[in-house]
Amino acid sequence: MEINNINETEKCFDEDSSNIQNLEELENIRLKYLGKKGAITDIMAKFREVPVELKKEFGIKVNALKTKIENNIEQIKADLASKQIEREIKNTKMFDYSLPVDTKTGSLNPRTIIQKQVVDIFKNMGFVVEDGKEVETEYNNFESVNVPKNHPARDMQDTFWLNNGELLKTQTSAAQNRILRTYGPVCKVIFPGRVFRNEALDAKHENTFFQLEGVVVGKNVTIANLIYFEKAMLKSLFKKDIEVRLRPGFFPFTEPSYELDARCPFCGGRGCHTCGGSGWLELCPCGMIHPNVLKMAGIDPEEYNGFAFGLGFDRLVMIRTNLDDIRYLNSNNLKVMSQFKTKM
Ligand code: FA5
Repeated sequence: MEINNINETEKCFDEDSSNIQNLEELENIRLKYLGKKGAITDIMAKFREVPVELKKEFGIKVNALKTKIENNIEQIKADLASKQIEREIKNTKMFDYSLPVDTKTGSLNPRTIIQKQVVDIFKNMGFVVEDGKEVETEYNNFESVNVPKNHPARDMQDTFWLNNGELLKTQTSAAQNRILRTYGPVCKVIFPGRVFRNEALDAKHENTFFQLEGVVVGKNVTIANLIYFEKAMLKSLFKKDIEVRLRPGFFPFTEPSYELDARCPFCGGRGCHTCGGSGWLELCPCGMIHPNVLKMAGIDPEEYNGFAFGLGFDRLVMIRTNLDDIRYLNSNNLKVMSQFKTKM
């Protein structure tokens, strides 16, 4: 009698589960058979009343039915999910690859635009433009610019090291040695490039940013020459005369070292949002090339000298475009990028 009950329940389940349309219906069926008050629970409760000689057969049959119901419910759930996906795909308006490109959105990254402007300005002042590598040796990035192993100045630039002992260059200065060796003791070279530092990000700090390095080497070069070139670059970029000032700085590869600040071009020095009220913008660390750096590049520091500077390019772009967060520059966010076509 109880065995018949199991067969009956199976038939009912087969019928109930034959045309389920959605997850809600499926859940009702699951509760009807597997729930606390469901058919399988009911049958199991009657196990005590089953005669001893039928208990084994009863047990096997009820467990088999329970497993079948569980499996079928899982299968129906999967089928409903894939039907749902098919429906969504059908209803989705697919991208039409044959449409013409909407050239009105976006623009060149402002960094690219200003880099070209600044590079052209230096080119017009007789500078040669060079390139640097992104993966560098420890020697080029540090030792060749007078930062020996274990020197505390290495902590100024958190470094991404590669497994082979090389690194992602932390500064464009990494190309100084190669460039000085290539061009010799009388040269005027700039070398823009992407640099990498393992830094915590904020509105003014990126881990991937751009610098523009410049070196001038010759006889009797002075820091006044550097000030001349920087002022000429700023005048050309901002279309007006911009006052600059030097503050003492420290870099192992320059002696003496300076920080060059520019009078805020937006408020003329009165103090504004861009300059944080100080009237000055930190623009460019620089200094006279350390004799050790010249020596390591095969140049006699008794005969020749020179200056070097390392413009933080992203910060210059922020100043020039009034951008308040450096992270936009790497975001390629079209909403931001498209605004620069008219701004520059
Ligand atoms: C240097 O990297 C030196 N190599 C520059 C130099 C060259 C000095 C030649 C003297 C002679 P510093 O770590 O200060 O210095 O970085 C130079 C500029 O890069 C900074 O003034 C700043 O504008 C920019 N910079 C530094 N760290 C970041 C950062 N995390 N995100 C964005 N810009 C940065």
